Amino acid sequence: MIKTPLCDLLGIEYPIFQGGMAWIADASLAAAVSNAGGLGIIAAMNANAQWLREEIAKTRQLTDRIFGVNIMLMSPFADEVADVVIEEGVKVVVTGAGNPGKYMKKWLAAGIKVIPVVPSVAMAKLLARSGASALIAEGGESGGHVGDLTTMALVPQVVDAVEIPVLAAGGIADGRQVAAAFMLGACGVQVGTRFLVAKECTVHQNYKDKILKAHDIDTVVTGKRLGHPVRALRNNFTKEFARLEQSASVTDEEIERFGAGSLRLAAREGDVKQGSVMAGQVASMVTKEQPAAEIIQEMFTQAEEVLKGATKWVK
Ligand code: TUI
Repeated sequence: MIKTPLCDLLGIEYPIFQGGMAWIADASLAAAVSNAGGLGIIAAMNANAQWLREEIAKTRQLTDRIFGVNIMLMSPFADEVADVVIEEGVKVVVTGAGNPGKYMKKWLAAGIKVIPVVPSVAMAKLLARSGASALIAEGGESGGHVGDLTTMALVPQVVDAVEIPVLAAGGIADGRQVAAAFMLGACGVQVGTRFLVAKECTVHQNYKDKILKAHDIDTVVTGKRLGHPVRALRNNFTKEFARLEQSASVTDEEIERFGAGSLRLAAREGDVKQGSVMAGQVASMVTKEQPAAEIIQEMFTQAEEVLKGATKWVK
């Protein structure tokens, strides 16, 4: 059994969070992960207060266990969903794609455990001082909106900079990578890409099939010019996006317009050619659809074996 301070902090069995994947992480996936002993997370993404309230209610029908809500800070609805989590008595909030500073006071006053994603040591120190319960150090191997540093470089630097628990994210799909995260000083992991193909994940089947067929070098990062780089599987959409980005005669507004709605198009409509199929660099390691519980058990059984054998080169 692997038990870390993160398990005690949240009352969970396995120190694993399911990534709050926009347009994908709904009540079905979050409840399955929580029921399996991890922390399931609903993605508030670009949805409004009404959608989030309904999803929280559905999750509560499917599980009695603790779950979280991911608030994507670039969302136009961030202010309203920041209040919904308080009104609905959500216990854990994970934030992404920005600095949650302006909401910290009211979330802490409501007894919410705030666990921000950080891409740098500076942001880690700032948010630890502001009262975060733990941090997620996310490397650029991950899918979606990415920072510059890799997981291998970022996690130990964040661990050294703060006194609160640190989870590793980005590039984690099997037990070897979970074990490696612990070696870097993390006491938990956040996993997105592998949960895309969970049986309980409601993302379009075309999206799942594209993940299952991916190779190691199939992801690309676009969007650097706009200041929000995004990792996704290479397709017509990323090729056209890259072409627009490189063209001096195309304005930033035109590129933003081209990208708008692209994740929804792939995740909900199943258009994996013209839509954005966000995925991490571990996509090629994801080879079969499985129940979320099986994914978690497989990862932690393997991590335990790897950690038990970790001294094999020590003479
Ligand atoms: O947020 C994510 N991943 C995401 S959000 C998303 S939705 C989206 N769609 C289109 C364009 C952009 C986003 C898809 N994937 N991961 C967490 C994460 N947060 N990664 C990096 C960061 C981050 C970056 C900067 C956190 C804080 C930060 O602070 C900068 C500042 O100074 O405010």
